[in-house]
Amino acid sequence: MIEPYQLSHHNAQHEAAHQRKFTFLAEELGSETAERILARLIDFQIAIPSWALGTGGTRFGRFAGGGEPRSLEEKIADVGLLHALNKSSGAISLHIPWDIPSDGEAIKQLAASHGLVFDAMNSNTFQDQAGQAHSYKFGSLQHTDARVRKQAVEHNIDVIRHGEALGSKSLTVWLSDGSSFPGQLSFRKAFERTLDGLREIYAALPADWKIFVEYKAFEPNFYSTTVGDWGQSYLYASKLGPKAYTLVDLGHHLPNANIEQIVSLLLMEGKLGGFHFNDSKYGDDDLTAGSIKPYQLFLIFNELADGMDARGLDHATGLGWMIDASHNVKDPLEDLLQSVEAIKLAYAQALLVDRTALENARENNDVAAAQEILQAAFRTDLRPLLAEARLRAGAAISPLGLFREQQIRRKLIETRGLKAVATGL
Ligand code: LRH
Ligand code: MN
Ligand code: MN
Repeated sequence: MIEPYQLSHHNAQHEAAHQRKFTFLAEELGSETAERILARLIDFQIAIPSWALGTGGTRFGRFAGGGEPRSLEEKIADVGLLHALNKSSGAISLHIPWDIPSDGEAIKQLAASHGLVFDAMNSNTFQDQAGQAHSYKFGSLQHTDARVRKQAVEHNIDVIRHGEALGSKSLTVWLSDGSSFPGQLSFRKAFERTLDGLREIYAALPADWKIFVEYKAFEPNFYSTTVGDWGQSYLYASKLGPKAYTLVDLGHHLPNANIEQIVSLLLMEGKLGGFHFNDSKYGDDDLTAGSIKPYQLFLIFNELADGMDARGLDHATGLGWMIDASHNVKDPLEDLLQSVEAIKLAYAQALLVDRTALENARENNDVAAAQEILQAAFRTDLRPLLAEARLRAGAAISPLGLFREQQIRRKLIETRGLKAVATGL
């Protein structure tokens, strides 16, 4: 989709303006700081969710934009395109059964030809599939009927097997289990049954795999959720063992939750596994990362940069960095480019925080100074640094600009059709 000459033409056109801004910024920051952040930005990859490559829609309607990927191969091609544009999307996260690979080895090779690897595999026991023996209407791992629980466990093990063939190293389990009305279930029994099921799944994990337990406070159940918050997820992860971690999806909290504090404590306890990045105003809105609360995203990365260093974790590989988004009004590919940019910007700003000065301010209870230090980093425009990292990595100075210049969506519609609809939510 993107030819090397188109990329170099684009970069040549933007190079002079970029150099002007970058030189100014590098001088302001000092070249040591600029280079330190640049090296980390080049390494930092964010996995794209296979289910976010098409238009999501809401329960009220779906307005497809056309040219959506019709198969797993086309989804990989789309992520390959994003990666060619920004060199920061070198991984894809699959959802089974939406993305069952017919030939794991061939799919792995196809992904590798785009420079992609497979991030966490996601199981699905929140929908009934055609031909399925038992329904998940009243939950999966928490279900009162042992046959339903067994079916859910077997599905998760099946997802692990698919992931092994692709070279994935983790399984994300998100359960919609819970209740919609008081009295509907026993919290204790639901928890214990779920734990039993997770234990069976855990036992099937290959030695070098991790399991991520994703929590969510509400929806589709609206009274209780069996993995409802980080405390419950942490409880499951602790009881399961060292390969189990908590996954934080930014949209899964009750309003105004202090997510950065949650992140800090999970990291401190060695139980933070990874993220589903998105943004929200009201619920699990699955909006573009950083589009509503960019300061929150920065504060989360501020805890991450600090906490990962404290634990000696490699920033690029220490945690699972994934997006989980849904697009109703924007082109999914444009939206994903914007999310990756916002995540990297928040990360870069966090790397800019003067940690020694912040620690001093904290120890001296100098509240105003502490705020100044954080906000000085947040308010520094580091976009030229991101562009420079892309340039050095062989990506486009402006990924979104090149996507539009090359009229990629029009070309996708031409080859795939206006009515092509991706599998997913
Ligand atoms: C649930 C969720 C979970 C699913 C995805 C499609 O709201 O965040 O991660 O796998 O959406
Ligand atoms: Mn999620
Ligand atoms: Mn969600």
